[in-house]
Amino acid sequence: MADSKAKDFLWWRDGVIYQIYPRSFMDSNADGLGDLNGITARLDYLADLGIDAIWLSPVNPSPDVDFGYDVSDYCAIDPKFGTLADFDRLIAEANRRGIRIVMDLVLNHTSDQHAWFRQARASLDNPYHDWYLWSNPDEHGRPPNNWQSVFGGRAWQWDENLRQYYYHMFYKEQPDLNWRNPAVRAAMLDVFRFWAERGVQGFRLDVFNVYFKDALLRSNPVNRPGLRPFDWQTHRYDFDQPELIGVLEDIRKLLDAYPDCYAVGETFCGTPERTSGYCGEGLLHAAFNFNLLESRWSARRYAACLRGWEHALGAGRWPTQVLNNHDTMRSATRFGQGEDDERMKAAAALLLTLRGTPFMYYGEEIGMRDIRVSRSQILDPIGRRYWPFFKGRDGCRAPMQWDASAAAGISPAQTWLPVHPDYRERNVAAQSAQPDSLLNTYRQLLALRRANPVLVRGDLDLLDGLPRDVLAYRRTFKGSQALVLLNMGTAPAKIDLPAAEKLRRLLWSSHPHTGEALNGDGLTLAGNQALILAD
Ligand code: ISL
Repeated sequence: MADSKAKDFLWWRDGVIYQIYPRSFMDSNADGLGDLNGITARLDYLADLGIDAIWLSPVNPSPDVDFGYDVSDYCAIDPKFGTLADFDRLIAEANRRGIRIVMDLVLNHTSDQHAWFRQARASLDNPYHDWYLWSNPDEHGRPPNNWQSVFGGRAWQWDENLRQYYYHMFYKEQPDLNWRNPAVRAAMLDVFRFWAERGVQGFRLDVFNVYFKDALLRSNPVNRPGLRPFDWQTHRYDFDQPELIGVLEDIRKLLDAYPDCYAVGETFCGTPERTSGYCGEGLLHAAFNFNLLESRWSARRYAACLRGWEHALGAGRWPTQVLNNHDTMRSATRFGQGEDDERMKAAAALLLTLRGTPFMYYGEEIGMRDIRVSRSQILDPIGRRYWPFFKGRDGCRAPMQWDASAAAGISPAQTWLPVHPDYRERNVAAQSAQPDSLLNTYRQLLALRRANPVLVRGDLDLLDGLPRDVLAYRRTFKGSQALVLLNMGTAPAKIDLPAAEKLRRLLWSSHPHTGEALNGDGLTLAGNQALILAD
């Protein structure tokens, strides 16, 4: 670790990680579902874009109740995505282009079709029974406590055969593992080893802070307002338990045996403080904080989110920055304006110039919008359950829009989810040909990052005293400085920079003719304009 800290380029710290939802990226065998060979076929596109690593949403065998987040075998590839040989080839081809592979490990729960759970529910004395969380009913036949599933209903599912309840934080088809059982811990460390030996260099840990629940199974306090019973509770006992730290230490020790091997955790219901507590020396390299992704497009709000994240992490821990993922309405749908991409260019400038590892989500670079699904088209079970209040997560998981041919060039067959109807205009081929497209903006900004270490490694200071719609921050690294100014409003904003901030070199602007405006004392940012200056 001491070694890698001194490195000029450490991929997970200085690089950009691109998330692929495999069934929606590229189909190589004409079945309407994306697959590993499809991703391999598109590696040149990703290398040319300028990303450093691919995070693959799960590709392990899965009955797909939760589209891969219900794993039935951790050490195999689901045949719908290809074979282990295809996976090895993807790694080799990606590495040849300087791209690492980050695997998604869903270790809090398995599928109910996993061999371990089938054994576990076969009989009370089966050695696998204790691999999961079981409880006898109380004298009234009720579950042991008030814990709720985040996907709806009680978290305890009755098993008629064993006459016991088992626990599931997510769907009932996703039983939670018993991480207090040493055999489970050993099996999970073997999973890391299996993939690291094949050349995987990073792991994204799904809801890692749910691994442990209170050993005494105490009920959570019910004392909060909220939409669902899950939200009414203070989650004192069903996640974030102290035993987790020991497991994170074991994982880190194992990963440190492989060169530059990285783990980023998805903190479930995390605050910046709790999230940062799981990161750092001897623990996870990083973890997600979703405050920006959950915030509306507002300079004040963003500044508050960034301050909170920086404050919680301090100088020693490295942030992650996320505007999109497979669980959330896409940023272009959240705050894009019609088909106009101006605001998305400002968002790109933000994501790629903040301190921390940027995570991009496939299609973000062309401003893909969520698809609308009718009730009968919904595939995500939480969408079916909560319709029409919440329509599920299908909207952000639609096929990648490559070109204007049928099914947007992802597949000759009918795709698993519909392609967005705007694909004939909004696609990679069309945007590649337009010099000022969002895609070319991402390409420019990714190249700019690479050429300017201050944008990657620099400390970050948020600037005060600017118009309310302007978000501004200074990056400082080894004596060089950069200043990022983002007008998050639609009206022009006049800025009088203090003398110290008068950096005159224009590194990049989302709008043409900015150079001329920089000659005076102040400068006026157009609505949605992003500007990067340097000394
Ligand atoms: O998507 C959510 C609800 O709309 C979130 O609460 C989500 O469940 C949470 O962020 C955890 O997400 C992860 O684990 C889930 C899986 O469904 C998500 O896709 C995954 O990102 C269970 O494995």
